[in-house]
Amino acid sequence: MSTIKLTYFDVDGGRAEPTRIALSIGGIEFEDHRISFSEFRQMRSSTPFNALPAIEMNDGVYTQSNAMNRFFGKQAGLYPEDPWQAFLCDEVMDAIEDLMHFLVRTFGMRGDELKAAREKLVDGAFTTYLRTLNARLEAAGGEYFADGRLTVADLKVFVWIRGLDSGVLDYVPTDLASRVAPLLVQHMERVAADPGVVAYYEGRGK
Ligand SMILES: N[C@@H](CCC(=O)N[C@@H](CS)C(=O)NCC(=O)O)C(=O)O
Repeated sequence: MSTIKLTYFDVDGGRAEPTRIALSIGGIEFEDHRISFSEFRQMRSSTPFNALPAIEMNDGVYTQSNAMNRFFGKQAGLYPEDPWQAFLCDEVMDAIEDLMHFLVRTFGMRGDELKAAREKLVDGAFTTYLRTLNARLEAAGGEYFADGRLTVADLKVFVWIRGLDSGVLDYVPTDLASRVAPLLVQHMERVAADPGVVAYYEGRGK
């Protein structure tokens, strides 16, 4: 494979973060190209779908975070071979993708409009999705979402719950996950302690 360049915002979260961690766990060399929001505005129209993450590899530029998670997850031993377990892994990753779309609709809002939109999300979609993901994790044995081991689904949920808990989202209470989906908070701590995840953040100087 040619060299890999993953372009995304300079945040330890969001859509590219699970892929970055999977690449690191798989020992797959890549350029972690981090850009500012103003740099993105300048290069937006040159990306395939006017969005990030974008990845350069195999002589082209490609997109879609979950496609990346599956592709590198398979190479890193983080994606189930069994079709049913793969389905369970995919369902969880796509549910987080739904949540991101709901959240993004509130970006650019300010003041009372933002407050009302975020409170509606917290009481509605966020709670529904968190509860269902909590139930999925419980049904899978309580530790990992698929295959009884760490997969890219775990990385994606880990990044999302860590973001929710961090308080970075105005009007989203930091105790939301612990109130409605306590298993997901334990899960976040489990994934954070995974040696591959620890090594990734140590490599970032975190
Ligand atoms: N389905 C795409 C969604 C990509 C996407 O919406 N990315 C956001 C950032 S996380 C973006 O670039 N938004 C910029 C814009 O819409 O102008 C994926 O999963 O990669």
